[in-house]
Amino acid sequence: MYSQRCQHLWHGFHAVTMEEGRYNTVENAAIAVDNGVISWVGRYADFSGVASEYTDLGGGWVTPGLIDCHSHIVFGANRSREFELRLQGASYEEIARAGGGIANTVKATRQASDTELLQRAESLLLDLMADGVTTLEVKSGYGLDLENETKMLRVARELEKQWPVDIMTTCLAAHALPPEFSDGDAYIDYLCETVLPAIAEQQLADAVDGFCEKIAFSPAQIKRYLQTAVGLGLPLKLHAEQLSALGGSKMAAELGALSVDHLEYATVEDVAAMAEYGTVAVILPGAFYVLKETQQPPVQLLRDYNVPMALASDANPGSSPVRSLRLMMNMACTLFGFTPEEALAGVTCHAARALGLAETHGILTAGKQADFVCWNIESPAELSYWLGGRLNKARVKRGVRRDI
Ligand code: DI6
Ligand code: FE
Repeated sequence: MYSQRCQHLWHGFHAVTMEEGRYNTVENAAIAVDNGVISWVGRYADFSGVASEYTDLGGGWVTPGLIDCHSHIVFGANRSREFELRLQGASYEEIARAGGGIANTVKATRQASDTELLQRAESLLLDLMADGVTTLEVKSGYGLDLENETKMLRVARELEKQWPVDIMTTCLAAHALPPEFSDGDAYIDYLCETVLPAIAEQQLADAVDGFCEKIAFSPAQIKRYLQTAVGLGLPLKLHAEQLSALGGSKMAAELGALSVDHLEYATVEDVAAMAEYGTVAVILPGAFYVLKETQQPPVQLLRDYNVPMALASDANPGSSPVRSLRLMMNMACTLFGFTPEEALAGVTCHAARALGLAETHGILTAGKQADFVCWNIESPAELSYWLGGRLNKARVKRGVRRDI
């Protein structure tokens, strides 16, 4: 029973609160909101207070606003030409070795102005938001020098000023070796001595990420880079075990990383370390699908060790040109055996934790930010079941209805 006064009472729907990663269904629910924060969630019949404003959403299901905890939506040009080449038989790695791939995007991103990058990013952002995203992580990583990494992070921050979305920025300067360097160690030196300190000083990044892979940086190189980030007070994330097992995820977990991402080749040692240090596993079905990978992430092992599994778009112009987070929910179920409940937890409460936002985001309960979406569906499993389409009918950000 809730008998207090509140600013705004939302009702006319069933809700899943997603506390502790479970649906926690509330039928015929209501959500009381004050100053953009949830003050109560319960059955409408149990509300005996008074609200200054009432909104009846007219049916459907409410979930926490979706959180996309891994994206690269700021980039200079798309790579649809490489898609065509891959369809003709070229591999992702062959294209990269021939000067395409990430290097291609780095070239275009360095040439692009802030305005051009912003416009391109907005195109993806608006599609992700239209499909229910209310919080998005955005990585740099296509600048690969101080000027261009800061440009990307500035653009990412600008998105938050322009649109009703929370943006978390991540510095991914250790993504690839830029053309002006021939030695990975020397580039890591430059990142540790120049780029990371400047980005920390300018407070442009909420976290630091790297690409630990045979085609990118070794665990030893990444460790040095991540330790520098820790010294600067920045939280860690890591792309690890995507294409081979190098133990990057164990190393990052031991350094206290918020999340390790991809994980197709993660071993039991990696997973045990993630469990021990409370690191979230971020699963990225888009890249797995686009690159036609066959090695599946160790989903059952992650369950056995109680490692929270988040799901994200990995939206990027090369390996994951994804514009819908719900599509990732479907792919996680179809390709990796997630349950629809796990998929929804992956884009709400576990994604919040992967961003260090568990205190404020990802579940519907008193004290959390009032970010929620009302979907035109008859059961929550439909969010994973339908491929594409426009299912959401109302989107509330910080307590204000902001349908786009
Ligand atoms: N893993 C990925 O899937 C992306 N980056 C990374 O480290 C790929 C980025 C690209 O191909 O542009
Ligand atoms: Fe990525």
